Amino acid sequence: MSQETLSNLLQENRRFAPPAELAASANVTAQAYQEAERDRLAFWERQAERLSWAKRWDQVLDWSNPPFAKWFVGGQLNVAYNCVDRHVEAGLGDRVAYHWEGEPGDTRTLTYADLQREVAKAANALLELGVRKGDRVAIYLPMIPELPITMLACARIGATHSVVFAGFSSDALRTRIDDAQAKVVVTADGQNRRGKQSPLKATVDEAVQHTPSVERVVVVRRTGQDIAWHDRDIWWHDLVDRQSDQHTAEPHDAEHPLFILYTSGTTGKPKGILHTTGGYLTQVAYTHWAVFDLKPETDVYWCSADIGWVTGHSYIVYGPLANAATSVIYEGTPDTPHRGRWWEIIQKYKVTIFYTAPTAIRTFMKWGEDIPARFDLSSLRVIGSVGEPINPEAYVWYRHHIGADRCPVVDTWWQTETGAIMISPLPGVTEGKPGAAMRPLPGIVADVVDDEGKPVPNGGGGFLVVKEPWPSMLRTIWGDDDRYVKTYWSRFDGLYFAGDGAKKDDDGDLWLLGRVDDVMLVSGHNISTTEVESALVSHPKVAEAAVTGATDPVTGQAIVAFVIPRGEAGEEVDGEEFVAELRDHVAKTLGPIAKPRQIMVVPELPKTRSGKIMRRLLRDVAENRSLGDVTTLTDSSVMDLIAAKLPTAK
Ligand code: 6R9
Repeated sequence: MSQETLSNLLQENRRFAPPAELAASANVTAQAYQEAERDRLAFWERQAERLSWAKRWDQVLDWSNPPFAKWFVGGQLNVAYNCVDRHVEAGLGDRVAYHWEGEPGDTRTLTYADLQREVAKAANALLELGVRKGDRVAIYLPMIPELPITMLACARIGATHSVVFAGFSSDALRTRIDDAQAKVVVTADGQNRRGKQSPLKATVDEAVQHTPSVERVVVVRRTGQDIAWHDRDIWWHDLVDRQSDQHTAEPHDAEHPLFILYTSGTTGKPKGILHTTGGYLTQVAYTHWAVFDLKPETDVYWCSADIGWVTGHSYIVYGPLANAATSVIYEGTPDTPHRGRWWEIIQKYKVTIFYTAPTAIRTFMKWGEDIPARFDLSSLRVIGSVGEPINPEAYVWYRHHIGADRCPVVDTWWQTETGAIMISPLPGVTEGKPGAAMRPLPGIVADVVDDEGKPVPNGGGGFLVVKEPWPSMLRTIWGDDDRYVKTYWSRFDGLYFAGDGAKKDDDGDLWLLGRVDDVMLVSGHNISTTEVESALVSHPKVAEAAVTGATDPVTGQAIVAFVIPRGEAGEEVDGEEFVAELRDHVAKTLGPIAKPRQIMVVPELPKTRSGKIMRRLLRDVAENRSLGDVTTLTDSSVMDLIAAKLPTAK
């Protein structure tokens, strides 16, 4: 990417200092950066001491065979013991681990003592089914307590779990079960989505017809809907309820495989990202405590992600539980039964720390700020964002309408592959800049480099890389070491290539610019989709925008934008005048080079099931091609809605 272009784009000058009170009692101060810089491995060693180890490590990091890392070599611990039992032993058995809220309004409260009993029972149940240390268990469950319970039960006995998001098709499930050679699948009869019940067991039935590795299917009764029954099936309540609630956790090696989580990537078969035990738990525990300034005695923490994604693994299950936090889990969608459901949950449980995604924030902007305004959100003190670059306007909206201009916003950059947060402000230390993820956390060494892998100066742009191994890094791609090396470690010698574009501003702070594949080349200038989208979203009538590059005879690529209008603005704005206004607005904000050739006003945008915009499909539309693979879309009818809009394109 050419540096001068990037540094010229999007001038964002708003700044938000950490609240004095929060800063005064923050878990982490600026000193942490210095400590970690002085001795990175000693820093991580101290963080590992947050955990309870059955055997201490002999070596912090073994990097003798890069890029294959081993952290806390020789150490032994049990993840479930660390997330549950040790808190009960420390007298915290009565503390709530999870306030669970079902979509239909049913609730369940699990204290750490409850969780200990449930996890022990589930561990004994898996053992009865013949699951042993090292075996793989596929989990295809909705957001119900049995999901974290099963994950912890696996961790406890040393079985490696592979959670598959419960919105994926039977095909996607089948390939994931097959790749991991899972022995058992844990699922439910169905799930609640938008007030309706959708089947899960039927999807599993279809998938396991072609997966000989699967011996048993365990079924949680959630909806009570009719399901087909086979010899291999067993009800969760028949199996688990009769188990002993005592189980002694054996320690596992620090490098024992904890879980596989598949990321789809843009091409080829999904990659089974492998995470292991000691380093992973160390970094999720540290980052959850540091980035959210967690005070486990008083905070109520809620991450709205699905546990089927890495955000849910690290920041609903392992991080919060390792820290003995009290969390909320919500089963359903934000608009069921009404569009204020999330704010109602924050009000009800007096949530103090809230972690969500830009896609959700932009949806709430579209629905209008009067909705959150009806609820008492005064309990909040830190709010976070993850999953995509947060547009400055969405950041400011979030800070103002949800955070009451009082709560710091932590924009956290990381990936399934990194396992835990890597780049983020610290709420008591870092001045917030709307749209910037700011700095690598203490103990993380990341930078922005040019084509040749050389660091760019402040003001420059290029590729985000991680320069030193980190504890929660992926260890490989399951069953495919070569692909691991090729995908992440071959672009630049000795550097981890994240696949994201980024820039360093004049202060050296980092701004993430989206996937490198999405960068557009217009008349010889590299322009990031993120910056054009942010410019569009900064227009008061735009809630959401997606931008892609389409082949153009004159400019090489031309910018094509798709926008969703904000709130009530919807009906009034669908005209030539509006489109002209937006093109001018982009030209004014970013410069004439970034002016979109076409802007289409659309009702929805194509998103992956984890809420990321699928620009690849929009490029197909913009270039009049038939659509590529749409299987990871949340709702494929969205593309029909967009296609129907095409004649009005400007
Ligand atoms: C945690 C998660 C990873 C990709 C990543 C990047 C994008 C995530 C971001 C962000 C800008 C942030 N991403 N957080 N981009 N700012 N704060 O989302 O993992 O599903 O593997 O996606 O998401 O492009 O490379 P995963």
